[in-house]
Amino acid sequence: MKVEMTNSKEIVNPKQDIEPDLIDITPDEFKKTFLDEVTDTSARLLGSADCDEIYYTLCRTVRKYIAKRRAKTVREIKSKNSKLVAYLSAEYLLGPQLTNNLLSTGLEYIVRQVFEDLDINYEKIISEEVEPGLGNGGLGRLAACYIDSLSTLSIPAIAYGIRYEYGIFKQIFENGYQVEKPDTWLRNGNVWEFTHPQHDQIISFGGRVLEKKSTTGKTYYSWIPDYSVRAVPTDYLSPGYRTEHVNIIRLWSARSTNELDLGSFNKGFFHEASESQVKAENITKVLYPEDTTEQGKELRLKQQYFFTSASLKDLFRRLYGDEVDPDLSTLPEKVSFQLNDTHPVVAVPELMRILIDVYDLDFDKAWEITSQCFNYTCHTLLPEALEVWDVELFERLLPRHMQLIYQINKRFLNKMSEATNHNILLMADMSVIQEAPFRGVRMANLATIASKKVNGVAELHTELLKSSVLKNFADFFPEKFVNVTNGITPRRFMKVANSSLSDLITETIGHGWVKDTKKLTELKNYIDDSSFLEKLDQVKQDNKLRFKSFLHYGYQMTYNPETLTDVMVKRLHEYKRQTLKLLHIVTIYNDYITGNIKLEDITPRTVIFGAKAAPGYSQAKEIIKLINDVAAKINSTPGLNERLNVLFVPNYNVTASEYIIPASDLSEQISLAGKEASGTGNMKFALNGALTVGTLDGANVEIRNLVGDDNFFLFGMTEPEVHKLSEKGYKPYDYYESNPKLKSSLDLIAKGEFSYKTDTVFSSNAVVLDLLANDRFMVLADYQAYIDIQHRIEKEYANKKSWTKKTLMNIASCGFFSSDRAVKEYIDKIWQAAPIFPDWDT
Ligand code: 26V
Repeated sequence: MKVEMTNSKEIVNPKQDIEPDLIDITPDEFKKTFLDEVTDTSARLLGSADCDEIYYTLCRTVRKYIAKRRAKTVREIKSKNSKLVAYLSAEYLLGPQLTNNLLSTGLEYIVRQVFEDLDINYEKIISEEVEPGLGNGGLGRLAACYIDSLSTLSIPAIAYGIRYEYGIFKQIFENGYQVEKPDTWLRNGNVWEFTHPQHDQIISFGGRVLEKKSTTGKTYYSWIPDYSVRAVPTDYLSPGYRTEHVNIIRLWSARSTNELDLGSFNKGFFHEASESQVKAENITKVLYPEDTTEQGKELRLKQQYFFTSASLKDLFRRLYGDEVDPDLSTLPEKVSFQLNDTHPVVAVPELMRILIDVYDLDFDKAWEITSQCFNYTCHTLLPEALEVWDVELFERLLPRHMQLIYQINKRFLNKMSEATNHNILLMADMSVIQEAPFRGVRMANLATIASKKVNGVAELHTELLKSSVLKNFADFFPEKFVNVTNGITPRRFMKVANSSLSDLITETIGHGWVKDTKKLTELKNYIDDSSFLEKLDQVKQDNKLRFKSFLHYGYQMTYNPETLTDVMVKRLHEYKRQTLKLLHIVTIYNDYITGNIKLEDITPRTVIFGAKAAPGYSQAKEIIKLINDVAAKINSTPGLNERLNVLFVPNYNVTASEYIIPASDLSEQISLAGKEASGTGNMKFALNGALTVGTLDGANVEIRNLVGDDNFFLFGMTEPEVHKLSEKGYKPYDYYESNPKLKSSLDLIAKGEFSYKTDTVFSSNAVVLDLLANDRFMVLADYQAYIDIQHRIEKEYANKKSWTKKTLMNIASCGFFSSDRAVKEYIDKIWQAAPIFPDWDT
């Protein structure tokens, strides 16, 4: 691919005067470094370099500046002996690195200028990047936002995780069905990586435990593992925004401890010769989809132990080096481990094992230290999402850890027995070990028992955790439970994704808001300023045009930017209720074909879907097929298709979100109340000026409180109402019978109206049948309220000026949802860490 040349025009840097860059470099200096790098890395001159070579070279050049800052940060951390936050997460959805790094370093405008000068198309080079998709959804993206904030706030932190060779699958549609293609993000290498083979760790599995007695009569245990693998770390640098501080995301890859078996190879046994390499490397081969219940269980537990053990050992290396007899009682002052959901919880028995078996501490002392170091974030309320490992599997893979878990549990239950006057039911509920339906290790219970603090991710979520999932723990240990409402980084989701809006905000209230989003409230002063409101409209229109060309060039999809852009992008889960949105669309279609509504009375609207379904989640895949079928029918219905379009954007990921969110008018957050722990998409939309239509679920509750009732479209049952209805016995069929519009919409689907082109009546039925027979997430009960609120939305959208004011109120009121605020809460309530560059607050 050759670089497209742009017309040379004069460079204007609108931000130069208003937003001081930290970087101390002139465009000419940067240009020289860049041109040298072109030749260094590709042995070519610029004129004959391809787009991907230019992309690569630009990244190499930018990397240099970040690497320098990292070196400085390391020196600072060492000299100050600062407390470290170790974030343990099996998932990170980092998104494209180049744009974010250009922003953080302040190099963006210099690069734009240099590229203009060299006739290189900046946008085209930027779009070369393949994002590392090392996560499923919200949980992984949250981890990435928190690292950005930790760096921006100059808090020493390491984010530990897994360098999956294949990240989240690439989604394509064939005949409307989701087809998963491997994500080959590493095919051309990755220019942002720093691999440190010298810091490898050996991780063991299997085997047995020997009980021994020392000469003093003390019993100790010795784990004789079956086999070991090598964990090799690769670092990604996370530069803070306009600060010298750079943290790392350290991702582990599995390698064999054995070299190639040359003997077998020479005999022609090529497969056998590399067997141990293949076996080891399988551990970090793929990211598991979040709903995997059966397949790959063993490998998944291996992944969890592999990365947490490597991370703990890495920390001991950093903190104690070769010290023979370090004072481990100060460990909780040196590090706080944050467990991102239950995936890294096996770190708890691993730390116990290290303290007891390696450093010879007694159990009580080891527990005292361990239980001061860990904190646990719970990200769900769905019981089926809480991890429980088969005892037999655990024992086989990690026999010493299983022993330690029994011991931890026994001491805990002894205490509880005393405290509850031997209340068996209560103890059975709180035990780490479940007996039925199979003997299992409940990771959430282990995490809760071991952690100093346990947090939910939105106010409602924390309250529900305390009153349901972890009720007994909360009753006995109320001081353990805290809430930290999620947040998102304004750097990626405003500055990078929505530069037009960011420029307008900076022009209006100065640049301070990027690090202090409370300042966004100053925008409320412009609520009656027509010229500002017009500019805000123009920003939305510009973003819609940008989205239009993203859809056109990326997917050959046609989008009319003059329409109400109604967006539902998130993982496909029944509890999120994509089917409710679908029923709304089918209702409009039905009204149109039956003549119930005239074409001119339909508000021009484009509904955008984006959603991946876990490969093993068949019901979710049926819903995807149905969305695609409905979209095909609507988009090809003459007349209607001038007013209503449905676009299902394949492969929704961070890259796509940066185009979709800024172009949206309406943000769909319509989960059944009490099921969505928080949501973070909801915050991204509101901060980019979309209005929310939502239930009182997760962080929607807090968004509504902040933006005000008038600026939020609330509908549906509350959590207590949902609770009451299920106690009473929910009968979806009654809603179908008693609501003619709902009935005819469901009937239309069931009779195959949308089985466009292909014979997919069965798919349509599968969705309808489930709604009529089960409807676990009460779609039918909330249907009428949803249709009603959509009518109100259409009325409100017709009043352009008032809609723009609501947009402004959303942007101005949602500064609270910056991940900087969330991270500061973690610091105050949980980690007690301190910044190392004291200028962090300015
Ligand atoms: C896992 C599973 C596995 C079994 C089948 C059902 C199911 C449903 C959901 C999950 C994911 C649980 C963890 C998770 O990703 N939680 C998300 O975390 C976000 C960040 O805190 C939060 O905004 C989302 O509301 C929450 O769903």
